[in-house]
Amino acid sequence: MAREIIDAMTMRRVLTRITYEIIEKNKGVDNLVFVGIKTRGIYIAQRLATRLAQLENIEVPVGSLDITLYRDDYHAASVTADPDVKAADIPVDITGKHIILIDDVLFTGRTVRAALDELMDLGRPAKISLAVLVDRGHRELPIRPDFIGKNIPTSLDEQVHVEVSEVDGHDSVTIEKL
Ligand code: 3GP
Ligand code: 5GP
Ligand code: MG
Repeated sequence: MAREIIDAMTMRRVLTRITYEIIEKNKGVDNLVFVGIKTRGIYIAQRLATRLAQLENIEVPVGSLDITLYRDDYHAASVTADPDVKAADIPVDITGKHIILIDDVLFTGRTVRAALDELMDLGRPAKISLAVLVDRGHRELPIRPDFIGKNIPTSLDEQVHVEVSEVDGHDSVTIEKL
């Protein structure tokens, strides 16, 4: 049975707060690039960019990463099996930029580790920060988010479902015991 942790209005407020925190911590927003990790991280990144445009009248470039090729359990043999995997789609040169890496759920940290690797292959950012909608704990690497929507302590047999209107028709975060 799934339990709702974040409803649509709360998600809106949480993303607005994170946007303010980004503005506040960054002392200006000129140098920012938002990069969402597929799939739902991309929609969160776009929403933060929309909010930033509303609040500060600034257009931040939004890009996306697919970390499939950079996973630590990935084996090169499957490259040929899936030639369509596109690693990154970032509309600007990231060298010298402050990247905000964005994902829906942070769990072990392995996805973020892979995303950092991928970003470093693309250029030399001045700084990389991490924003997540949900931090569910259980890190396996020394990775910690700079901006957190909600900390949701979970057990390993629970699953967090993030739904966004762009894909799922509505916004919500629920937690379910498997
Ligand atoms: P997303 O790509 O839209 O973020 O990992 C593939 C999808 O499965 C992800 O969707 C993620 O949200 C969802 N998912 C749900 N629970 C888990 C989990 O425990 N581990 C992983 N890797 N993905 C999960
Ligand atoms: P990692 O374990 O590498 O931190 O997370 C792996 C990927 O799966 C990330 O993109 C993360 O957003 C997603 N993920 C991990 N655990 C969950 C979960 O419980 N729910 C959802 N929705 N996504 C998850
Ligand atoms: Mg995700």
